[in-house]
Amino acid sequence: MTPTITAFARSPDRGRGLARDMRVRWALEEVGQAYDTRLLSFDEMKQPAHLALHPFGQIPTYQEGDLAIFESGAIVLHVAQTHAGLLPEDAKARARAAMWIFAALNTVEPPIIEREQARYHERDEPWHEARLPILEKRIRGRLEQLSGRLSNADWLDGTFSAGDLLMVTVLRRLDGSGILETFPNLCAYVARGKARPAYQRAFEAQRAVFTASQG
Ligand code: GTB
Repeated sequence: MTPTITAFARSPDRGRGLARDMRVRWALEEVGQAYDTRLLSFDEMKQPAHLALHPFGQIPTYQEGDLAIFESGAIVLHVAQTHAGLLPEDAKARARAAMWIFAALNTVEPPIIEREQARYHERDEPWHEARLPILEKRIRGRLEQLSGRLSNADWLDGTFSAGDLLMVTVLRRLDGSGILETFPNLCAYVARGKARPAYQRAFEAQRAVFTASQG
């Protein structure tokens, strides 16, 4: 059965692939699973029909037959568990891939989001300029640790996995910040992720939505 995901009808990122439907699209492309996309306006995301699917009124969601789930990490994990290609067969390697999924979402992404939120919502606060370097220092600390662990490897634990997919999308949220650029091995890691044909197909699919929305 072809799954249906939801995405922004008009993404505020203007087709840069930074919204979280991108990671779900990428996972589906990696495993060769076709999917349909239902586009939602901000208003529709807050209506009862969508809230029944996603209690927080957000994208992405994933529906497949009578299964309906939200949270991009849970969706990517589901796709990885039900198709070959995103999780290793070996039980221990699989556990480590799950560890990197959680590390991307629970450890690396939060300080990045904190900075994003500060830039969007706290810009006019008198303490904003003083707080920003504190938030950036926190991100740099995490990246330093991640960079040390990745070292000169291609992927976080041997072969490419759902953990890498999520980590690359998380690091991409730093685009334009100048922060990632001080970690050459992380830049190369993100570039390797973006060079994957499945990433490129996913990116083009989300960009086509933006292009169409421009009339
Ligand atoms: N933890 C959830 C998940 O991983 O699925 C978070 C989902 C989430 O934050 N969804 C956002 C959303 O629906 C879109 S991705 N927001 C609308 C709302 O909450 O009302 C976040 C996002 C939005 C925009 C950009 N951008 O413009 O660059 C980047 C990321």
